[in-house]
Formats: sequence, structure tokens, C-alpha cells
Amino acid sequence: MKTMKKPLHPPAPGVVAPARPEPAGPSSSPVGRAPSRGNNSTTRRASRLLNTRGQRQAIVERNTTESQIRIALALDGTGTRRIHTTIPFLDHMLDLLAKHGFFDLTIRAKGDTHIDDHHTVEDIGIVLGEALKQALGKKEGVKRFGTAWVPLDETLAQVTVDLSGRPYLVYNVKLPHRRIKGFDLYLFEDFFQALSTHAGMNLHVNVPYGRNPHHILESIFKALAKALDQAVSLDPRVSGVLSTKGSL
Ligand SMILES: [Mn+2]
Repeated sequence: MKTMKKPLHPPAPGVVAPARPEPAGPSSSPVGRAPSRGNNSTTRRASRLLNTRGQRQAIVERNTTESQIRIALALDGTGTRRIHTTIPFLDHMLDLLAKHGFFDLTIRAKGDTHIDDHHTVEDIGIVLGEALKQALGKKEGVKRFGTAWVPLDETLAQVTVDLSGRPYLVYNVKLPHRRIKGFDLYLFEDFFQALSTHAGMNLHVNVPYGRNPHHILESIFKALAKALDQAVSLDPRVSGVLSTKGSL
């Protein structure tokens, strides 16, 4: 009873499994690539869902010639995190996401950043989205929707999510300048696109006003954290899934 392979998402406090990924193979969950990029690289994938003492968590590993990424995500966490992406500004943003969303999050990523940061940033979005989807399972009892407004000094950001299974990104963000210490902030749109696609999540990101790019991104990630914290939380009034269709 320490290890069960079959029922990935029992409706009640679940099975216990060791916190390490299984080797890649035919039974591994597919982790696709965002549609905007080719699919011709050699990909090794491994993923494993863990339901430990009622916790909703997942580990997803994705290795290609462009990036090597492993993410462990626990939805019912405390904000404990260990994040190493080799991109300091991205580390800072993902740190905020875990802290303010009360997610336990471990990310180990490296990629071909000698070319540019694009592959690594987008692929982290892919793997984080996949981990979120797997940790949610059938989404039984979850609130499904979440929304948050978060200010940071002169900036205000608003993020709304629906864990609908329907990927769609709306991204209304204007940055007064594009780079912070050489890092291309436009890549965050690709990150959110990948996250939305692979989590199966409707994601709206709006920044009505803001002056400082660091503040703008920081308030976005805090708002995403609060919105996701709300959306993934369990509502005892929800029996099954919160959908008149009966599935999400
Ligand atoms: Mn900051």
C-alpha cells in the first residue's frame, strides 16, 4: 500500500507513492509541445502522479535536446519551494507563485540558454501546466474558478482562471521596456500560453496600468498565485465536478 500504480485520482484521500518519477515509457503521460514549436527533437518524458495522504501532487519530468526539466508540485502545500531554472528573474517569479499560492514547488531546469531563453521558459510552462493538470486529477470538489487583483506600488494586475479543460490565454500586458538584465520579458506570454495549454486552463491576464516592468510581472505572478489557490481549493458543497456537463 505504499505504492499503487493504477488509480491516479481516487476521489477521497488517496494512495501513497514514492516521490520519484518513473522511467519514461509507453505508459508515461504524454507531455506535448506547444503548437508554436516543432516536434522534431528527441524527447524523453517521465511523469508520475502522487496522491499522498490525501494530497494532490504530481511530478513531471521532460527532457529534450532543448531543455531538461523536472517539476514537483503539491497543491495542498505551505509555500515551500526550491526553484532553480538558471534564469534568476524567472526563479523570482516562480518563487512568488509558490509562496503566494501555498504550493509546494520544486523546479530543476536547464536548457539551451546559450541560444536564448525561449526554449527553457516555454518548456517550464509546459511542464508546470502538465503538473498542475495531473495534480488536479478529475477536479472533483474543486472550486474551478479563481480571480485576483494584486497591486504593487503603481501597478495593478488582474488574473482570472477557469480550470475548465479548455486552454485559452488572454494576455493584455503592455511593458514599458522589454528586458531586465538581458532577460526578454516578452517570453512570459509564451510561458503563460504553454501553461494554459498544458494545464487545460482558461487564463486571463490583465494589467490595466503599471510603470515598472518588474512590478508588472511580479503583480501578475502574485495574482496568478492567488487565483490558482482559489481555483484549486476544495469546496465541500461541490459533489463530483462543478460542471453541468459532469466533467471538466
Ligand atoms: Mn521583486
